[in-house]
Amino acid sequence: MRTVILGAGESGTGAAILSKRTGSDVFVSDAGRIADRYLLELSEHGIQFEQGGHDTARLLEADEVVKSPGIPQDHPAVSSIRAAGIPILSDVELAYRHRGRSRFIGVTGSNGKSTTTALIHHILRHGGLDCALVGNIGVSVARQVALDPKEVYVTEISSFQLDDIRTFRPEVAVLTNITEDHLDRYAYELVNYVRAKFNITRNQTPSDHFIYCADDPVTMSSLPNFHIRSNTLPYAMNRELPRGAYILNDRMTVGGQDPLTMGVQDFSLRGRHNQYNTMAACLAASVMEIRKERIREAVTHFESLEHRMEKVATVRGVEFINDSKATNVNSTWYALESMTGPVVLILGGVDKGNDYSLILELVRERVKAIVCLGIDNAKIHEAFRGVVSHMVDAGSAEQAVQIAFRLSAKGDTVLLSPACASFDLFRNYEDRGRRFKMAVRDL
Ligand code: UMA
Ligand code: ADP
Repeated sequence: MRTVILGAGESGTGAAILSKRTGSDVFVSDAGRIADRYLLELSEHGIQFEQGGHDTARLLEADEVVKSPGIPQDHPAVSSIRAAGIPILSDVELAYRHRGRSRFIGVTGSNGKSTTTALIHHILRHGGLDCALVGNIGVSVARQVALDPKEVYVTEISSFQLDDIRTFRPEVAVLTNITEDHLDRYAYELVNYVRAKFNITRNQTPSDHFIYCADDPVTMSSLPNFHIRSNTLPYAMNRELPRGAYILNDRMTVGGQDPLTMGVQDFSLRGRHNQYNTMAACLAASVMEIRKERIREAVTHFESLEHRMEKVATVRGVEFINDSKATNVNSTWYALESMTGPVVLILGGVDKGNDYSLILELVRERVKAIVCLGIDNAKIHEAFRGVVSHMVDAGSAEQAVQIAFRLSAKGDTVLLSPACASFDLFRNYEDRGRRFKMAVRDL
């Protein structure tokens, strides 16, 4: 089997190692410069590669191609491969194929994937299962399968990874919600993006489980369009459900007979969005037969992830929160919704087709100033002109923090929740978040 891997980042390198280990003749092709740590891994495993461009003729010698999720479907090399009839798969499909007797839990959605995935992993480990936290959260699932196999892979999966699955069938699938995101990769049609998300259920059978949010309008309106064969487990807020999970009067109930119950004040994660994530994670843990007491303990002691509503510091009465992972308008909505006092909001970056009207009301109510942190801030100025009295542009995280601090008073919160991708000024959202934190510490 000749396997070509397109892209030599985290997912491509992992896929290359797994393909090589499972007997394929592997060739890796990267259009850019391959990072040193991945070059080292490729050479350690004796894997052939090219960088600085794709040699299309060589790609077309493949029996199959594993495409990195960041490479768009309309990339010329991808189009040539498809035109030649060569199958294209994602790293998740490849990892699934070589899973042996291990089990997969797959988590997708527009927002809350990483938090929910990490919480499920935390609960399962606390419950004594041998499991790994992998996928879009930053660790290649294929590398994990190749080098350190586990009984259970708790996998965060992006729509890009779901685009190219064939047989992938998670025993437990979680869909947190669907809101507009990444539409630039889906011909600006929400329906295409929805289809990619629902791919997580495509191969499921009645012995599998599908956990979804019954309060999410797009999920609910799309559900009838898909033939779901697995056991459906909805979760919702402020109403009782006969199955699945719900929160009513600040108390969570999970499961029908002999349910797990717990007060939301005992959740370690704050905010309404995290109550949803916690319900999803508890449902997944309960179908994995983790004991109730273990689930309760784990939910109480979970620590939130870096860059997600992360408290950085309080400087002269001003609290700084790093929510750099909020790369779309919906996640910024939830961040603002959980604010109690006045907010100085740091917003901006690469706009993926944002509709700012969704946060207009919350901004009007809670935001006293906006600091725009992007190269092109015109759309933000247009959306919020007349809504907030102060709008200032910043060219770096340091400048943004200094301006925000100057505009704030004791009791205010400076919130970095940009609603945009970071690639104009930063390497990625982690880089943006870390620079923000460093700048706060330098105040
Ligand atoms: N490249 C090419 N040809 C191209 C374009 C890129 O060869 O035309 C090369 C680049 O030079 C680079 C490599 O491809 O060397 C990068 O591939 P990639 O962009 O797919 O990134 P990876 O490092 O493989 O990371 C990917 C996910 N990235 C994306 O989907 C953009 C990571 O999610 C994921 O953690 C990792 O696989 C392991 O599964 C990151 C992400 O931003 C966190 N995800 C998006 C999100 O969460 O919103 C979807
Ligand atoms: P993802 O991995 O899907 O990007 P994260 O768990 O990293 O999601 O959270 C990203 C941001 O989205 C957080 O900073 C938070 O503001 C927001 N968020 C988290 N969970 C939810 C949810 N269930 N619904 C809406 N927004 C959420």
